[in-house]
Amino acid sequence: PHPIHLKDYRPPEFLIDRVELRFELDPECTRVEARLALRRNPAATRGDGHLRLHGEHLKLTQVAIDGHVLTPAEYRVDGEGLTLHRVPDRFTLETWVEIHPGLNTALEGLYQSGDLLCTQCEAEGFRRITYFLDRPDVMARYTTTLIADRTRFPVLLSNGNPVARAELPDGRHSVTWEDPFPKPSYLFALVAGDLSVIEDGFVTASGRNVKLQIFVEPHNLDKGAHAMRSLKKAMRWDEERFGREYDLDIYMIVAVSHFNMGAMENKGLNVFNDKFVLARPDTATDADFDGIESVIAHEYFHNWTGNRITCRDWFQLSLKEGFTVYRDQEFTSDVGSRAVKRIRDVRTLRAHQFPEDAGPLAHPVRPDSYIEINNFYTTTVYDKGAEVVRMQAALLGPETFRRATDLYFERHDGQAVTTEDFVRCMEGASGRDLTQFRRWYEQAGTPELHIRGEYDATAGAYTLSVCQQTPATPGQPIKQPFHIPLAIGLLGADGRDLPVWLAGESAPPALGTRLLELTEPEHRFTFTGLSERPVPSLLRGFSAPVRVHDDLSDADRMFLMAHDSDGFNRWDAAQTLHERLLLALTNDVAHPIPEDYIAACRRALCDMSADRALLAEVLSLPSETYLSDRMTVIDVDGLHRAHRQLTQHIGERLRDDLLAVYHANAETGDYVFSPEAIGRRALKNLALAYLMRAGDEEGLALCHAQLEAAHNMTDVMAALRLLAEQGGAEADAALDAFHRRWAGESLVLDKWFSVQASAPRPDALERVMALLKHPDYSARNPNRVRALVSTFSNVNQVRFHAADGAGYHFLVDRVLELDPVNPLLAARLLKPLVRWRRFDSERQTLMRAELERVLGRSELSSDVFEVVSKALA
Ligand code: B3K
Ligand code: ZN
Repeated sequence: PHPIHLKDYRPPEFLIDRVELRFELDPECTRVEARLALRRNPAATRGDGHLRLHGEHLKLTQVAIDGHVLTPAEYRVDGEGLTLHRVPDRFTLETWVEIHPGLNTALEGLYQSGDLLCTQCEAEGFRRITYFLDRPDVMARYTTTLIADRTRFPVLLSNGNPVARAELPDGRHSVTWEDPFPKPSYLFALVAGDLSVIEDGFVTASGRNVKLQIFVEPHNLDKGAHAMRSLKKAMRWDEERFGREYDLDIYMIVAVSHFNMGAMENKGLNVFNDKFVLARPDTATDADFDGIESVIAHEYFHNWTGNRITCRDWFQLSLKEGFTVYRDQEFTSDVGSRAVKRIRDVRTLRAHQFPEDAGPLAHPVRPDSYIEINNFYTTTVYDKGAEVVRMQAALLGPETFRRATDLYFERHDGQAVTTEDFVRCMEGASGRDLTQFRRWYEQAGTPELHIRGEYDATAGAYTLSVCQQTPATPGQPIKQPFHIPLAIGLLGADGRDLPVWLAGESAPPALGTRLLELTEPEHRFTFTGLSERPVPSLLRGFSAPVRVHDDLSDADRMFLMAHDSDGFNRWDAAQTLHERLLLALTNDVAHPIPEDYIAACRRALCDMSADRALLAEVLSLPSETYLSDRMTVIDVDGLHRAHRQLTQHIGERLRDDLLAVYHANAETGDYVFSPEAIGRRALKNLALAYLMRAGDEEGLALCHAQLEAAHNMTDVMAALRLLAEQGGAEADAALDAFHRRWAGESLVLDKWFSVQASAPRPDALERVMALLKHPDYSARNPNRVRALVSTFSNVNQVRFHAADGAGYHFLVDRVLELDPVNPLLAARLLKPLVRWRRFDSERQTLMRAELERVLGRSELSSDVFEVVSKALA
């Protein structure tokens, strides 16, 4: 496999204006007839006169140019596509191919999910459907006719509007769809099957009626209401916040059970992993409800950021993904709690993106090269990409940023563009020079800030010195300084914000947060008018994706935890306290757990005025996986022991308060999906977790009672998880009962698998291996594979990294088994082994040997090859 480089980008030699597709659908053998109107691209340089079309796994039966069937001498077919030897400047190309959706286990192109047929074309799946210029800068208008058996496939969907229907002889029928908007091939979709529909409507700001349809398999008809509510909320929000209105007369979402990713934003016809559509209070947790709301919103927002304005090439992926993640994050913040949303996003960023940025797969938000584009749907492109948009929004301020996005939508509607075009709009609307800022797209690695404060009592001045430095990443040994927005506050002894008044300014600014801008390797900022030493609140709201090393004391952090007006930083101060203590305990089991730390936890726990969801975040210890990223050499067992030790200590010391909080937040009555109710459940279940992990008898009784009585999946799963962690006959009985109760509910069974895979019991791996043989396990369903295999290897750190290497061996067996079946999924499973250099030398040897076992295999997919070869490089 060869790398593809951004610097080699060339505009397409030919453009395709119109596409007419005709599918005779059948799982065994589907016939696809394509008629393409091609013309030479005036903006491209002339090549060798041959026209190459992408195509993979296609059986070509006939090809014609302007109605003349070609002889085999006039074209060539190989594993990558179809080459036409001589073509006119403008012509119609017709191809006839056969494909086999029933055998398509990679779930890219046209494939079978249960009894449905559906497509996944991003990034390069369309070439598995027909010969095409399968690249995002070729945008065409599509007409699609679907023909299938009327009984097996009563519903036939594609992009746009239905324009014709017909009953055909021999029990078949057909529907023709027309999509008026030019689109790249990756946004093409079709779905066929026996589906039920939930229908609703939306009137846009300008008064147009849009029909909303969510298609599900008939037995799931009672699980679509939340998705529909979320869709309408997202549509309204995008009008209000970004001035974006929906453009077609129908918006369709289809839930399918076999899907490699979360969902796909195909024009007018989103295809979703059913996990992000289906929910009923008794089958889905609060986290599932939240996930549905944000993924529905995310895919909807793509209609403008991705579909109307798309990417010129796949190096620009963050143009649509980073911006759309930013938009969905803002949506969730606006409809719920901004601080809580920020905390969760930063947790994800620190737990996944920071390690990626520090490891062998580190790459810039706009990568320079790739072997397999499927490997670049990463947390860097998505989540760091969103941070990069967020920083531009912060530098511009809300009004200017809105003008800048308006300009972007106006200037580039209907085009395939680059991240550079996006930044130019930011500059155009603001008049700012973002030359240096562009490094965020070009340089990989997480910048480190070292910040020191110094108070001069006689001058009433406080000086912050800030240095930035970014570690080397593969292929980028030297880093230039970044343009970093650093939001700070200064707190007085009473806990209130002081003016952040820079020396030299004539008058103090308004109280509260101030945005400083770092551009040099070193800065000194002096603040005046301070009659006391302030406590600095640094990087408020996590204003940039950086690691901060400061000189605050634990007392300062407890003070911030109690008083900071920035909710995010209250949490962050608490996290740092937890983290420092956990790392100290990892190194020394006898390290004292300070009384004032316990007191600070108690104060937080009993702070009834605060948002409960925020309190639950403040009192949640950082995960073992996150903490491991904070150690130079990861001490897997030490971290696990320290985590248990501190959890147990808090559970014992705060026992009575935890019980009180549990009872105060227990609710009876119907499930409500509101930030308030979710916060109560989170805090209650956190209290229960501390009590259970401290071995509290009353906690155990409450846990059993909760499992029995709960009428919502959030409380059921919280209790089941804690019991499964304890193990023993009672846990097994509870797990059995759960399995019986939910037989046939696939998404709930995923939870049953994952709760066992994540329990850090000594026999976890044996159990996971036994579950591989369970009749409900299937390597063909990505959700099931993730529930069992990914959960074990990513969440159950202490068992996956067992010193004998059995966890590694298990994972690589799964990867090798899956690679021929579903390479995209196989490559993702490998991720936990990529960090092998972070572990002790014994584990390094074991992990490396397993990676080499993969590399030694002949016939690896490009997906897996790229990950393993880079991991070992
Ligand atoms: N754009 C899709 C991801 C497609 C992944 C292709 N391997 C989902 C999303 O980000 O909205
Ligand atoms: Zn997306």
